[in-house]
Amino acid sequence: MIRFTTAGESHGKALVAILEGIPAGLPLVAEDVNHQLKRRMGGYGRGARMKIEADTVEYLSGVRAGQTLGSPIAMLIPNRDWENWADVMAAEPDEGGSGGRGGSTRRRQVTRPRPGHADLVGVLKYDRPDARDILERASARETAARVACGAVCRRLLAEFGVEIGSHVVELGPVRATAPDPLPTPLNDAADASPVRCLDPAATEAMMRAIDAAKSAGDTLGGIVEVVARGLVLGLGSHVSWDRKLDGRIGQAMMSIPAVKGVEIGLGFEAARRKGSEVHDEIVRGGRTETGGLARRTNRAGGLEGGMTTGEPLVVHVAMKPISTLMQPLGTVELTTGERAQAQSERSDVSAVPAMGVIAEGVLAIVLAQAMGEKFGGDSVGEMRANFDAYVARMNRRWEGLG
Ligand code: EPS
Repeated sequence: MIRFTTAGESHGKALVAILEGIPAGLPLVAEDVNHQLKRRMGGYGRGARMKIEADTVEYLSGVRAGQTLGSPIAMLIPNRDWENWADVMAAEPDEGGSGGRGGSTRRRQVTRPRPGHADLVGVLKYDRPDARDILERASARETAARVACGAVCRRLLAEFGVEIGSHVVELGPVRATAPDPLPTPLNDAADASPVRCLDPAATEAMMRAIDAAKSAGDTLGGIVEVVARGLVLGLGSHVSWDRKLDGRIGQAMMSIPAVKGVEIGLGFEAARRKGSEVHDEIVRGGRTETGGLARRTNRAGGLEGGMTTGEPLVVHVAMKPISTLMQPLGTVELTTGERAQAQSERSDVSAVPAMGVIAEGVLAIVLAQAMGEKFGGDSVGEMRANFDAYVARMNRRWEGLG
């Protein structure tokens, strides 16, 4: 079973991830993770923090001589900014006592919660005097650790011919048109755009929209399309709610900070069309991994009955605008109960391009979990043998037929 957990505060010493269940014998180097961490840091509209950090991973366990051992893979991503925040974030108690209900006297307290962030509900629910105790963990910086886990899962999927990419289809008011078919590899084309968009005119318009939002002290959300190609038919299952792959993808995507909506294939548009304009006709042909069958269209986005069809898996993920506004909205000062303007912290104008990279990593984790469930194996070789046997068995169905 592939599972993971992350730890770390945005301005703490480091982010930590532990990923368990990756089979032994997977070639893995730091660059496999570092490449994805670097992609996550990019994108037009990011704030000053990304100029401070240079996210890289150190494997603390689970990897030896460039291969996985099958044991938990512990990964460390240091926060360079920590040295500027050591006094704010130190674990040791303050001299003269601190941490009581009255709170510490450390600098950079947040007592004017930002609408849209975890600040307000967090301080009330966790009974903290300072919203920094909440926002440091709620920060989207945590996604670096998730991207690290996703990068290892992506490396496993690549052994089975799976490629995952994404591109931005909407940012603020700008909608892009994407080429059909999408370029291969998708990320080489998308990463060439400062906003990870495949439409050059829309790229320009998105950058201008970000500039305008920045001047106005505002922020912008958007939508990315995430695509996984080369999948085998039959990951996930129809038999129980918690094994349906669409449900698991939805949960995983919705857990990314600021994500407010997920669609698979046509998504909401399917509800507006007739059945004959939604479902994908079945024909002979296609890859052996799809059982020698293919679809004339892929409006289902590669999933039927909670299982992969082997057609490209297509997911749209919608992100709200970041909640830290340089022209802040109204709030309540928690120390006095009086009306106030929300606190402004250094932040991003838009992180939609980065969210695409995060969504790729999250999808890689869910797909690697489903591969592990279907094909098992303590080593990559054992997993490969199980995979090959399944594909061969599926294709024997046609032996002796026309
Ligand atoms: C982020 C790091 C953060 C923010 C952003 C994501 O750095 P800092 O708070 O030091 O500027 O840039 O976090 C948020 C937008 C948020 O709301 O928490 C990162 O590494 O992705």
